[in-house]
Amino acid sequence: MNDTLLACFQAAPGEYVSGEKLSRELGISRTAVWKRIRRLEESGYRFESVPRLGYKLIGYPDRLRPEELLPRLAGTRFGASVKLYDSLESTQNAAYEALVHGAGEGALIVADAQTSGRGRLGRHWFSPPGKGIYMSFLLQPNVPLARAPQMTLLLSVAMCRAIRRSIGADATIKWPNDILIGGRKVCGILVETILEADAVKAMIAGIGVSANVGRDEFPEALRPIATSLMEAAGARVSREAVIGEFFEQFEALYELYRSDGFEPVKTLWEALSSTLHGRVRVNTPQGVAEGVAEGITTEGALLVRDDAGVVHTMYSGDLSAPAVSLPT
Ligand code: BTX
Repeated sequence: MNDTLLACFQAAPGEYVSGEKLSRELGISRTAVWKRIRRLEESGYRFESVPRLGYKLIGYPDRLRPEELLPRLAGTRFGASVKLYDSLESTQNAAYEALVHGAGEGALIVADAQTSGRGRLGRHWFSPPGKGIYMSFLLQPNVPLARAPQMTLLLSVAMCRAIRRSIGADATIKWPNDILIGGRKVCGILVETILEADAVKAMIAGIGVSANVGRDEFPEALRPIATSLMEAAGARVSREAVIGEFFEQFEALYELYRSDGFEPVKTLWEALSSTLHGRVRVNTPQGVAEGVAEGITTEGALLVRDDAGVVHTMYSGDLSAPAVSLPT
């Protein structure tokens, strides 16, 4: 529907299109037209509206600029095969397609918007056009499946450091896959492991960052729990610069991981974690457990000692401070 609305404006560039005409062409009421215009504005389009003349489209959502991005990836393994899209269902799916068609480590997919961005367990990732970082890339670290959780931690350290360096915010990591600023989620990380004959063929690393999303632009349900780099920095941020900083950090850490193993990454993760030593509640397949996060194992799993003294080894699952209700 919004595509039809946009087409009306694109057919008359720089001109006002009356509410009446839009309502006729779309077959909806003028109030419904106004609501759709508002929704487009929330997605980064800008309109001028003048009584009796109607609406004029005066601005499009921000676009990632390849000329800004590509030089920042040079010198990393992620500069050689980059694909930039205006919009995708999910960059994870596109990266999987690339893998199936023979792409290997370093292949990177970036989109300006996602229509079905996803988190873990089929959750939705809010991905408005031009306002976030939505990217997936292929990794082939040649590790056994048991070590797959380490990659989420490695990616979290790289992104946490990148955010700290880019905007100076006190970003922390919440196990296993969130980066928080001021207790609110600014970035989520999703690692999907592709197996072939029981061995890890590849990992698809997906990263979503709310970069220039204004507080009011988040859906209501996310407002209490989400934030953006812009909100933390008090100014718009360059998404290209943040992506560049991330890959610089990641490249160095990934090299370290391949040469020296997980131990140095674990030390860095512990220093940035807001989870360790705090009280947490974990959702396990067996039910909810509450206790203290005591540490992480050499495989990247979290150790939680519950109030009865039993230690749980968590490979995934949700964490929350006991007083906070769990996200749905
Ligand atoms: P997760 O399951 O840990 O987190 C999902 C939860 O995060 C949602 O239920 C919601 O509470 C919250 N959330 C949703 N959208 C946002 C947002 N924009 N900012 C802050 N909080 C939000 C985390 O999963 C992993 C997300 C990975 C997203 C990337 S984007 C590129 C790639 N493609 C794709 O489809 N997914 C990944």
